[in-house]
Amino acid sequence: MTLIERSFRERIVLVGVTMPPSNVEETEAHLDELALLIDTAGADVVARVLQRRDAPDPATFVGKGKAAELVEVCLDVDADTVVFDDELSPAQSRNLEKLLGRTAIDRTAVILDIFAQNARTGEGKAQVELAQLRYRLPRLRGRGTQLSRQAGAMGAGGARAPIGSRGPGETQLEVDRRRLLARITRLEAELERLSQTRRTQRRARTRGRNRNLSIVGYTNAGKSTLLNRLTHAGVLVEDRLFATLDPRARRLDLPGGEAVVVSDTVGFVRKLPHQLVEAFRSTLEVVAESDLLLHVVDAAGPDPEGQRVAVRAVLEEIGAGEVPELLAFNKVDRAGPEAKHLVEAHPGSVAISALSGEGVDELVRTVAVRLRALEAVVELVVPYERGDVVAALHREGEVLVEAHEAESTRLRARLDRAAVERFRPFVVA
Ligand SMILES: Nc1nc2c(ncn2[C@@H]2O[C@H](COP(=O)(O)OP(=O)(O)OP(=O)(O)O)[C@@H](O)[C@H]2O)c(=O)[nH]1
Ligand SMILES: [Mg+2]
Repeated sequence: MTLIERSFRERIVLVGVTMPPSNVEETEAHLDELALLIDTAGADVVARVLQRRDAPDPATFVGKGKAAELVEVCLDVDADTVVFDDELSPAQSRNLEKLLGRTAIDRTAVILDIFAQNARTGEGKAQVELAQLRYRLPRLRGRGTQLSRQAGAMGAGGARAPIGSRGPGETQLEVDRRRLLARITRLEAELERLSQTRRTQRRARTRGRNRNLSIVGYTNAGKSTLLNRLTHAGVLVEDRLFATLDPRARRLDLPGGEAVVVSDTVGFVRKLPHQLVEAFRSTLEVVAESDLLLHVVDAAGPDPEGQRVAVRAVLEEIGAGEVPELLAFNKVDRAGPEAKHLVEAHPGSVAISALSGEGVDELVRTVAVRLRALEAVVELVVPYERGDVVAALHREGEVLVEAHEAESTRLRARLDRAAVERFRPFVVA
């Protein structure tokens, strides 16, 4: 089930709309990334159309004039498909397809497509299919026969309904909906069973005193390369987006003698479709239950800080916002002086090259220290105007109690020794 045709390389037109408080540079940067996603999906970007608006047009997302211009551009470059950087409502996408005479999809659809292409294990495939079906369900309306054919291609449960199987008074659309919902229910049940198994396995693995470390980060940041470097896991590494969809866990022996279980995860991206986050919830549970996150940032990439922030947003969404984090700025072999600035801007972070191994010994030592010292509990008083300090405490430690007093926040937090030093001015006990 794919949205982008792969029997030939589709010609794609990108559309980006700048809305306040964003600016054109940011829209361009997002379109650069969308172009990478399109390339990963196996198609070619042949043109870009930009517009500045206060809000999307309810009918066509872009304005009327822009939509007419888009028709012209599509004819000029002989485009097959138009891809919007923002999520289109089902109605917008329908209106646009009518107007353009071409498929109109959004970033979400492209990401779902790549995931579908990259899923390897049964669980990964089921998760992606579930996300796709949930994306597709509200978009069923009004496409009649075409969609009933797509539903037919959907897999086991979706064999085409034989003539006469339609319930009394049911339209084709209702039949499609019912079939799709049945498939969704089946997938949900299957995934729940797999997630139970995973939980049991994880519990068995973490009995004893093993700590859990999850490697998280933007797609293509070098997470799998780092897992391989740390544990010789032999995990697939590729210079393409979303190479890892079926995360692995490996044991790592720390210098102090204790062992830690290190898990790789699927890469995050800006505007990661919520259908995917939902479908991958059980895989991502590992992240929220970790003792420490190893957040890998591509220091040589186009926008390390923007990517770091986007990853933090996804971490919040999956309930891992409170897990202590160690930032590792990766690819320093390529990053130049920028890497040093990043490390300075984020006290406690380290610079590494997962590829050459530079800085990795220090990273492992830092991991050991952070884990060992997770036990130190301190009390802090932070004046209200230092919200940044409270945020940093949540990020770098585990806040156990937080009370609001007249002029300050009183917190009890579990911090490592280095962090205690950094927050020293606020520590009272
Ligand atoms: N120069 C350089 N390249 C690196 C480094 N670490 C990883 N890479 C390259 O970056 C690309 C992506 O690496 P992966 O390890 O697959 O990245 P990932 O974060 O697991 O990516 P996804 O699973 O797709 O989200 C590969 O081409 C790696 O060889 C590094 O330290 N330096
Ligand atoms: Mg990977």
